[in-house]
Amino acid sequence: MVQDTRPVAIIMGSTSDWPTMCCAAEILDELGVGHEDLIVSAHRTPDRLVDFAKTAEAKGYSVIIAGAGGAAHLPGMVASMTHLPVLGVPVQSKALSGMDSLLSIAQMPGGVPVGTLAIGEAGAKNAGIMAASILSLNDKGLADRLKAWRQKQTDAVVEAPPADQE
Ligand code: RP5
Repeated sequence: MVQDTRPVAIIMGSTSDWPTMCCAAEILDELGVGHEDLIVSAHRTPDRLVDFAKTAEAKGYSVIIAGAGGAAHLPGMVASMTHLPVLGVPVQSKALSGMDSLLSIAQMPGGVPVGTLAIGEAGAKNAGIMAASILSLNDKGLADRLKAWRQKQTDAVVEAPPADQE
């Protein structure tokens, strides 16, 4: 489904985050939600970060998904410069398996929220679903697609494991 509008921005600290963050892009594609995918590094491209965060509303984004690993200050820094909802995805790091990313993103001081998802691909996928859920509050067509997607997921759960795998 080709989208005219791109209400979701998926940003990430490095191209090395894309194999994780593409899980957010894939589910948004499946749900028919347009998105822009951008590399914005808090420490390597700080000016790009400020420009992105300060112009996000004017550019028409409604939800921002921000993924980063290690000392993952990207989601919090973006949240500090926009009132738009920011969903943070802790990317699994090599050194600490993503615990560093998780705590960096989740432990925001009161007043500047980042909605933090699980570490890695599950978190990215859920960030995409959560973004669609937020947008569906004002989009009945999307709400219907989201409900249908959830029902399909439910219907796919079998009642017992296959007998040949005992
Ligand atoms: C973070 O450092 C990025 O979000 C990435 O998860 C991690 C490693 O980045 P690269 O060294 O692979 O560019 O900024």
